[in-house]
Amino acid sequence: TKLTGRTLSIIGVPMDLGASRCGADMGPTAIRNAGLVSRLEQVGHSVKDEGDLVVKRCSSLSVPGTASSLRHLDEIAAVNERLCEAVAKAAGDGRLPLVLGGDHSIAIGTVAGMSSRVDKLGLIWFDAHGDVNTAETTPSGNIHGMSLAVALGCGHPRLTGIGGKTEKVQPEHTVLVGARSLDPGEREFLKKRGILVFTMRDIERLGIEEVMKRAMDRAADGTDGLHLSLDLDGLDPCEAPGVGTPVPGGIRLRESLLAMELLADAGVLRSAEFVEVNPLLDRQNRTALAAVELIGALFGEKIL
Ligand code: NNH
Ligand code: MN
Ligand code: MN
Ligand code: MN
Repeated sequence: TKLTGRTLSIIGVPMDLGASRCGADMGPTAIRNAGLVSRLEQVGHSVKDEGDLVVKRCSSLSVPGTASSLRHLDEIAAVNERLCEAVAKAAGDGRLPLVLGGDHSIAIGTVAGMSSRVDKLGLIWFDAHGDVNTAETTPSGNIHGMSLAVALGCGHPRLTGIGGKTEKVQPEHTVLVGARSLDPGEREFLKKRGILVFTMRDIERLGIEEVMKRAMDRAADGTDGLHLSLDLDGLDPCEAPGVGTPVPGGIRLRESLLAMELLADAGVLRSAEFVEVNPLLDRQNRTALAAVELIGALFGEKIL
């Protein structure tokens, strides 16, 4: 899969029902406004912008989140069913799906759609968080904190049942990069399944280049390519402040750009999503601009 001259399908998912704070539903608009399409065209890709999926407005974002409740389950399941179909259609027609969020619950649909087209899918989950909570462990009831668990086949059947098989990716082909805020139940989940996790400590000690090499070894070796699920809160909040759950001490923009370039060079990418951009919490559209820089690098933009 060479990354120049590809046809990309951009699919926006203006949803914030999976998060506790309002505003990630405006992410796709902010990322497009930061110049996404022209950047991709300059690199030589042809871009089919499929627009945004329709997501029901919900006035009750304040539905209380309690342990074991899943906030907005019905609507999130419905949106992800449609996203799964749109992603599967794009990939089936030979286009590379680029999904714009929206909160991270949309990874449920993206991964489901890709796994219906790719026999063995690898997964790199770039995030400050683990997103491997279930109804039993969630501290918030927010589904964006559960989407990786769902991709691995664990969670509410309404969510794991989306798209053919229950287990969309295997734990041995799944890698977390940037982790620095894991809930107790998530630590247990990750250890039990032997999922490779690169914490900020690992990135600091090994350097992002070595981390990405090892991550790609796991996610791309013995698979038919990989999906990148990039939560902008994986970056340091000083460079990406427009996210709902910022955690200090994150990956710097320049390191993230190198990570994207290494992925581009490896030629193993099958699909990507950029999530959790929240324009209401952003400053000068910085986080959306960072997303566009990252996407440019991921799709082969070269400085020289
Ligand atoms: N772990 C917390 C939860 O499950 C926070 C999740 N927030 C995220 N995940 N932004 O990436 O509620
Ligand atoms: Mn809202
Ligand atoms: Mn996330
Ligand atoms: Mn996160």
